[in-house]
Amino acid sequence: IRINQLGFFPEQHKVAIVLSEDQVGSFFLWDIENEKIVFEGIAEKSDAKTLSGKSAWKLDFSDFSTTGNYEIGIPEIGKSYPFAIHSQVYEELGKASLKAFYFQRASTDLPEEFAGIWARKAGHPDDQVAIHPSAASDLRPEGTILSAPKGWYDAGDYNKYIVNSGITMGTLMSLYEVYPNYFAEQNLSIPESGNAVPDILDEVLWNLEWMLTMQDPADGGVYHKLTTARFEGMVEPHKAVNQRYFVSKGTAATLDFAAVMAQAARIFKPFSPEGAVVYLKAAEKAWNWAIQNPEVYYRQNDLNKTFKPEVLTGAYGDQNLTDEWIWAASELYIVTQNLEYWDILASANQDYQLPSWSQVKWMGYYSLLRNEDSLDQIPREWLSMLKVNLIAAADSYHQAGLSQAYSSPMGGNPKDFIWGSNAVASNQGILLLEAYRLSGKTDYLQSAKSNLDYILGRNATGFSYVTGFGRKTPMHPHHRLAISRPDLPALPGFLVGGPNPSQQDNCDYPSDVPDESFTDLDCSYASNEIAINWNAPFAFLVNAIQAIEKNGK
Ligand code: G3I
Ligand code: 9MR
Repeated sequence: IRINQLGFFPEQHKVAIVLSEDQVGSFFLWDIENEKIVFEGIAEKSDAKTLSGKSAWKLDFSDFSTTGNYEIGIPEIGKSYPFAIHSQVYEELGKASLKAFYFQRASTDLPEEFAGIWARKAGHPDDQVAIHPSAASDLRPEGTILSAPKGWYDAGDYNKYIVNSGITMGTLMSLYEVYPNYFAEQNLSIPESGNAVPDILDEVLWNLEWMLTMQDPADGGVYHKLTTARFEGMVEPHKAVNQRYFVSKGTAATLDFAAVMAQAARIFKPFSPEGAVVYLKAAEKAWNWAIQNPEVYYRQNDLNKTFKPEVLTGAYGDQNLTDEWIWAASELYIVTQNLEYWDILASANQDYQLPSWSQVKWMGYYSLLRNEDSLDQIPREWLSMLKVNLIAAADSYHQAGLSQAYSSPMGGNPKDFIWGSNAVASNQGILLLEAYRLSGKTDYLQSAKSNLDYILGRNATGFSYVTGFGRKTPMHPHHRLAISRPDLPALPGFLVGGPNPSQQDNCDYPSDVPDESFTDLDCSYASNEIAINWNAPFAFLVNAIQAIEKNGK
């Protein structure tokens, strides 16, 4: 029985899916505390088959809305994992999805007070980072030692990559921007909790301060990444002590940095007007570098032919930067209202593209739509077209979900099952939530919730893909912080990458079918790693859904 293993709000669609070639008849809801049957229903066969060709049966108990803890029972088949019906059912998960970023912090001790049993020593002070020959300049020749502390570890590895930090930061700041009242009250129990800044933004600041150190003050260009030459072993962070390098400036990194700093200037202004000035200057300087250097693509294989030591860590090599220009121009335009940026936007193609680390066009467009009231110089028709494109995309995901075996937009399209497919599901959710905000159409909210149901267990493998949340959940993620402490349960609140039939890690997988191609083994970096750019959209999805339940749209 595939079900969201956390549960549901009292008033929402509530569906579980059973895979069976035999007839499924009636089902019931069992109230765990009161030990009695509280609801009975009839399974309905879905017209659609799963990607592996199995028959799916839909158990719909939307009409039942009493708060409590339940299991679904099906005579002769069995019972489901327990789940709750409650109006705050995602509150703790929302916090954990953001607390995960705290666990990823570089350069600081994590004391028990905040990290609990996952308390650990500081790793990676990053106060002795060397300029790699690929990044050498007159003022900073090869071997120059610089300091670039703080930031988050990117993923299961310990490196820090600007491109991937970019979309992560943009997503988290956008989450705050849409639901500020919710975050004014949320307590993540991090060292900064209790100061005047919402915890989500304190966490963002930890990475923002690192990002600032990645800009060369001489010319405004931004280094692509801060990394060891090869991935570290599966050791605790304080034992991962190989030399770290600033590697090659690049246009993608510089534009993503410009977008993040411009957005930060807007978001942090009420809390720190001085900070906002610094961020905006950094953004403008980065933009100017990109104008002078529009085609410095990061090509790791080429770089390794010329420079030593070879760099073999995450490449994040994007060879098409149209979307990075749009994102940076959007964020800079919103803060400065300078028409130089609008010029770039005016001529760009507005079609919808789901965001990912290499596709950030709609990061910019979402921001424009969120701030449309202050965009006096932009023609209303242009903004309306943007909205039309967004709603059309949301509509097609919503429609696809209606005729899909697992009853969610994610799940039916094999193309969605790429490395990090759970972030695809999450980013579809963000799109649907933005469409709901703009149109008020509850179908889109419902579809966003369906993708959360997908992530939390209503899917082909039956996993709740978030560590520590649900009954069947990843125990062995590809996460150095976890693998190096086998005495502890995996750190909680992390979304793993999810099914990926390319299986680039060559681990053992139970299946090659796209939506089943997942394995809970720590060797599986292609399906079972964690990453900041996956947790951020997941944090958006779950916190937004809880915020809407609490405060309304
Ligand atoms: O986009 C294509 C798609 O069109 C095609 O159908 C599909 C078939 O495999 O491939 C898709 O591209 C894949 C892309 O991820 C999708 O985002 C590439 O094959 C795949 O190689 C690429 O993987 C990236 C991976 O690094 C390897 O470079 C992931 O996006 C990226 O999230 C991941 O990031 C790593 C960092 O390098 C290092 N740190 C950990 C982090 C998470 O695993
Ligand atoms: O641990 C690395 C992980 O963070 C990356 O996503 C992945 C792909 O770049 O690579 C992992 O490192 C592996 C390397 O690529 C090949 N040798 C084994 C490494 C650890 O499993």
